[in-house]
Amino acid sequence: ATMRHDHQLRQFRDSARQLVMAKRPFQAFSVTLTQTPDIPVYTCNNGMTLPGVQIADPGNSSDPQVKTTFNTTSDVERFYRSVFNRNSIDGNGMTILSSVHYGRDYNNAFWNGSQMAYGDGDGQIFTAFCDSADVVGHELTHGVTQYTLGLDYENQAGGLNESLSDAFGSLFKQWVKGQSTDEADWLIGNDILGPAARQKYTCLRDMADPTNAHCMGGQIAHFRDYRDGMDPHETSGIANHAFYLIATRLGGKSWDKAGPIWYDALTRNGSNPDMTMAEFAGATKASAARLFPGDTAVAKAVDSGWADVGIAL
Ligand code: ASN
Ligand code: ZN
Repeated sequence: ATMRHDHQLRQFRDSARQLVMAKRPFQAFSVTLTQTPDIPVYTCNNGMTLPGVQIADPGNSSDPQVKTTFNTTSDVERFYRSVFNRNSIDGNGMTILSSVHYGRDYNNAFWNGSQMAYGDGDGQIFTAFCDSADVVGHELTHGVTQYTLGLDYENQAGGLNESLSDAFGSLFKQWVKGQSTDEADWLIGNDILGPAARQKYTCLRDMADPTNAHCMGGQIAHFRDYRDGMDPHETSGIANHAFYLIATRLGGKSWDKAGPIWYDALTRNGSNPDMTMAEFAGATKASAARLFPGDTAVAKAVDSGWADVGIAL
């Protein structure tokens, strides 16, 4: 039985190697069985047709937006793989395609259900969206959410959807910078505000203080203020603040405890498009108990964090 098994394993490896070599004929000497996903970058050349034109060797491009998008997307892929053992956006090694220079003076970035698109910004309100690690992490996490909980983009599920993107976007930024919870800025979009926006604002959103007037996106931070029909970017403040409270009460690095709890709740509960905030909170409580059994400090932090935003467990 062992011999047959070895034989099959060898055959599997041989065919995997052949497959890899067929796909990457010029990389025959750097082949490994744990292949990382392809990360192609395209340019829309300021048009709105996706994906646009592919750029060869994006990591060495003379276009700073192409290069940054390739590098930061590669970092997000590495973050999900090394911290959460996730193989790309879909968990199955899917190619992560990005298009830069989307539209003219376009003041946004988005995951369209199958790829990323980044605007240049108009240079006044926003600068290039690919220049923000938390924004890149935010947008790619919309893809992860699509393949896991599959949350809608309205009402409570919409707020959760947005908040998961902010939480993992901030986690990613903290991981890249090696920051502990007390060193992190907990801001989203603080490094892509243009000069006009900077006169009044410091960020798009602040997980530490969602209702703060220095945020461009006005948010709520407590469930008593929640109403159906609100913008998901507004209601996300509730779960954003819960994540901030829980992570900072646990201290250390967010990706050691709070991150794995959130990731477990996101990925181990099947698809639940209209999940409520209380349901997600309950999922994080169950995940905390599963990942840190008997750890009363963790259980207390999770319970108190959600309670402080008006969601009792
Ligand atoms: N950048 C925005 C976001 O990901 C795009 C949108 O409104 N969906 O939230
Ligand atoms: Zn979003």
